[in-house]
Amino acid sequence: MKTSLVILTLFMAFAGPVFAHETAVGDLQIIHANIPKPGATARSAAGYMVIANDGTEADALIAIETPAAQKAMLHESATDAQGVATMTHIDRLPIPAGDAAVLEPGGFHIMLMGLTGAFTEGQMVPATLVFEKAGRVQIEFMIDPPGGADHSNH
Ligand SMILES: [Cu+2]
Repeated sequence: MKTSLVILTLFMAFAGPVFAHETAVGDLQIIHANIPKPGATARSAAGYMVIANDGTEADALIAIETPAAQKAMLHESATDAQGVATMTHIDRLPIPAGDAAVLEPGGFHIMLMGLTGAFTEGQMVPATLVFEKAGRVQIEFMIDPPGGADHSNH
């Protein structure tokens, strides 16, 4: 067996969607940033992650940049008393000291609008998170299997 094939096989073994990944910077840990694979014709997608803050000072996520979309913004999903789901744009996501901000379906998420290409499961998509204190942090979103909130038509 050629060496390149062995390396490729090892890479495939670790690149599966169940493999969680994380990025640490200072007191912040960004855990398993992921985008559930959107439908083939979707123009937008949602990104999720957990941002843990082990420090004694609060921080906040204020912007996201990625070449995978024309625009990336912070959204908060909510369901009102009538059961109507809404999505609100927020400017700033607080990351409390000694706590974590959770971005998950039905709650906070990163909205990628105007996708610049198709995603494949297991693919890693580069992005930059901008924090008030920690500054710019490079991360990668993993493209997970389809699921979670349906964002295909907004
Ligand atoms: Cu959204």
